[in-house]
Amino acid sequence: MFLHTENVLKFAFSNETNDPYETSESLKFGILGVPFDGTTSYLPGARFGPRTVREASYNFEAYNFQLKKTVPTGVLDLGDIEVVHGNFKKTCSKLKSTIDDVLSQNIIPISIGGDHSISFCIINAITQALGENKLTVIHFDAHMDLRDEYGGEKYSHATVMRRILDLNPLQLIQIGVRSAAEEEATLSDERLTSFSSHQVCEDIENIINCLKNISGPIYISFDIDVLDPAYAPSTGTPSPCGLDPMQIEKLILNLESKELVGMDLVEVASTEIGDSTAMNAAKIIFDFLCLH
Ligand SMILES: [Mn+2]
Repeated sequence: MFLHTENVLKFAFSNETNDPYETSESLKFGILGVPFDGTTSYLPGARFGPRTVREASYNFEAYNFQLKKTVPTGVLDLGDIEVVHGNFKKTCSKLKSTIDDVLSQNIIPISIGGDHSISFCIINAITQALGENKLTVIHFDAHMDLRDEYGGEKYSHATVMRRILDLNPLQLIQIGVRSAAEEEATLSDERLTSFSSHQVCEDIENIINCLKNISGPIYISFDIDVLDPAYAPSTGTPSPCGLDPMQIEKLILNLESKELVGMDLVEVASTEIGDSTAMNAAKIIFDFLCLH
């Protein structure tokens, strides 16, 4: 071991080891890359998300200035799933069984996509572990992702939240929406609450109150396109009139001390070092790590 070297393929401030038995920390997080973008419909490149978000993580301090906390020491970078490009079913099966293992070792999964289709596989594993009707999913996204099918496909980044509703969560709270098909915008489901990006701008306190009232386990699915393309241009389906990083920070930091059982951060299609999209994504993961 050389003193002044670091492995830049691992998330910053993660442990030297990725073996949970080699760390004595009681609170463990597992960073997992899922470089699958087989259901992307517009701009490709989300397969580069794990690599560019990890690279961007080296730009940050371990100390969280707003929360006055340091990144916990039990962060393991578990590496990337061996995806099968072009085959969602096979990729999903590998991802779900990996998440099953991660959960069985009491590790909180933090997955970096990849396109949004992968969230289904992760939430499927979490729902099986918790039981139906328990999990609150907070979904940050420009899009509702509630179509029943897209291009004839049931499993897609455009249908992922509809499939997650099929898993019977306690509730699904969407934040930042500004784009939907009529089928999605008019979908009536008592478990579903959708806040538009305009509602975030006009009355963010109302949404913060909604988040504060959540009890029980929470999973956060974060599509980077919830940010305005000014802040996150390198993404599969950018959509104008989005949120800014201050609004995102404010919403996320209000989840401090909640029962957060996992998160994913998807649709980062950066290909360059220093890209603002990957930078904003890494910041959200750091904030999540300090919420506990
Ligand atoms: Mn989206």
